[in-house]
Amino acid sequence: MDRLARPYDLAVRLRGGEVVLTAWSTAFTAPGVMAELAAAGYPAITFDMQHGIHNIATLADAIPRVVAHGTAPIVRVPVGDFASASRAVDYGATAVIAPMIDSAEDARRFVSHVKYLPLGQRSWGPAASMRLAGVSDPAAWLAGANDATLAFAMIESRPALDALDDILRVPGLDGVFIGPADLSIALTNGARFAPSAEETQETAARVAAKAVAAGKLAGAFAVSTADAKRAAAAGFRLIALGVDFALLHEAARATLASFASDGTAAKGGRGGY
Ligand code: 3PY
Ligand code: MG
Repeated sequence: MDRLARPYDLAVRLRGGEVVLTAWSTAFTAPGVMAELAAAGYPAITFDMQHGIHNIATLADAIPRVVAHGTAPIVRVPVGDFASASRAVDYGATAVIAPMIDSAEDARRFVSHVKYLPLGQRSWGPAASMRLAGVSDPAAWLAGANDATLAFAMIESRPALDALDDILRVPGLDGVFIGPADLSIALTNGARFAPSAEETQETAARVAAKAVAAGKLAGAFAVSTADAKRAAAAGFRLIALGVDFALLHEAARATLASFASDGTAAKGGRGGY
């Protein structure tokens, strides 16, 4: 398969060292909401099926809308739901993030649903993704899909940290992805939610260093711009920054505050409302 056009070149860009920010879509199913995030310039949007509202039908509606803006669709599946990982890539996800991967065996099972033989046992059914990626030759798709479709295992528990070296050796696993909230809860044995705490961030940076040394990609969720910048400096390349409902909430508050403070509504629309 020739190099795929944006946004299906996400794997090439990340492997080339580019930092790619992804918005996190969790509270809204309306494809127009995702299209707005894409139009605002997010290079990727992650649809959350673990804690968010998404299901396969909402993905199938929204993914073409964001792809039309050149934005890469990524899906986080529910815990242990690797069948949804297969369906997500069939509907056009460029990458899948699997939460709570605690062992090499978990990682192998996850990979087996995202990659075709010989790396996995993904079953054939990519009509929607081929259409979105602009590939019409099934042979070309089969030859290139394993490289172009990324599998990220979330590292966010004690067992995952203990098994990290083994997880990083799993063939076909493209990268690891830090969940700093769960990681902080794990590191404090349930005592604290502290995604930005020094211990959490340092542990995350050590995971990134190991991933990079093993030739894998590192990704992370960031709860602030400061954490996102720190992640980029630590070698993370796929960085989640900005959750849909929070982006809307913060823009609404800023707009109201701007009117209250100086009489100027900063975000009254783009002139085309
Ligand atoms: C975490 O921080 O635990 C996550 O899973 C981010 O969504
Ligand atoms: Mg988590």
